[in-house]
Amino acid sequence: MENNTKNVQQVLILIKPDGLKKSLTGNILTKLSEAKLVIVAAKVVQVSRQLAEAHYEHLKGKPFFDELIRYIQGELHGKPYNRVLALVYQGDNAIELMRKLAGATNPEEADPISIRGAYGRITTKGVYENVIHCSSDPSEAEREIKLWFEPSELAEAAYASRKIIVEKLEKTVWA
Ligand code: 3AN
Repeated sequence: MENNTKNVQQVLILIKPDGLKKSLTGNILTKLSEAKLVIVAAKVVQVSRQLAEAHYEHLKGKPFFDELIRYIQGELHGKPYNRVLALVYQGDNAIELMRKLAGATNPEEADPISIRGAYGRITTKGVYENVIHCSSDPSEAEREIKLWFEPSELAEAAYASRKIIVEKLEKTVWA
């Protein structure tokens, strides 16, 4: 008998500044569509140092940490590529499917037909420019999605949220 138990997950994908500069966005989204997941959120983000450090908090203390922060903030690729495209995909086994399409962290060890294998490189300074980020497991996915997105930015909610009253909120509106 077929096992119909679904394991619906959300996963954070970032197309990093090198992916944007090399004009790989379309190729990457096409490759990711092989997983047959749905996009539940997408936005362009100029990454603050605070967000970069929070995102990579598990790598604090590594010799490549500072370069990694500069990389994700777009400082290695300059304007107008000092940003990332952040997406949330949802579907059955989303994390494993997307990690497989992304390929191994080290682009030289990644499957050559994975995204990192095909498009990533290691710079002469030793920075892994591996084009995309993909959450590694369900608890990291939850932590990362909550870091990068607000509940209202997701077309489908996977995590509990609550309403608060915000007073004196400064907001930019169209002039
Ligand atoms: P992944 O992104 O595959 O989950 P992590 O979380 O271990 O892997 O690493 C986050 C990022 O840090 C990688 N995507 C890569 O850009 C960088 N990185 C990881 N390991 C190294 C390393 N040994 N040398 C240089 N950069 C690294």
